[in-house]
Amino acid sequence: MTQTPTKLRPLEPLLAPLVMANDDDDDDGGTSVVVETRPKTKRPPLYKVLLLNDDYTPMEFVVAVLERFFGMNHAQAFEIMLTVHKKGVAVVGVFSHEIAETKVAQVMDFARQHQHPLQCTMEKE
Ligand code: TYC
Repeated sequence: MTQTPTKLRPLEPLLAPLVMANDDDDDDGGTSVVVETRPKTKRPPLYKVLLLNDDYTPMEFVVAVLERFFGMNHAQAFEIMLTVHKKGVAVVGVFSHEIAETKVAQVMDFARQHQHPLQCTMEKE
């Protein structure tokens, strides 16, 4: 991870405009005001991709889906498949909106092609 893991920002770029706005070199008769200075750098929202249980999709098909589309090894895929089977649903990955949409579409297409009722959805984290 290269990103700083907190919301703290360096103070200098925040304070510099304040200092500029309040200096007395501006010939405005002392009416300078504090201006909005904080750069808006919000991270894009992330989306959970969820796999839902059903009574008909074969376990080995779900394992194959998790290997193929979510880069899991066989043991990881089997474990997550069993979690979905027992609990009804599990998060199988967290992605940007575009990647999450693509994963959901890939899983739904693959399931339909094989005539399994497997359902995959996404929700904002
Ligand atoms: N419940 C299915 C079965 O018993 C297996 C299954 C697991 C189906 C996970 C969907 O997302 C799923 N064959």
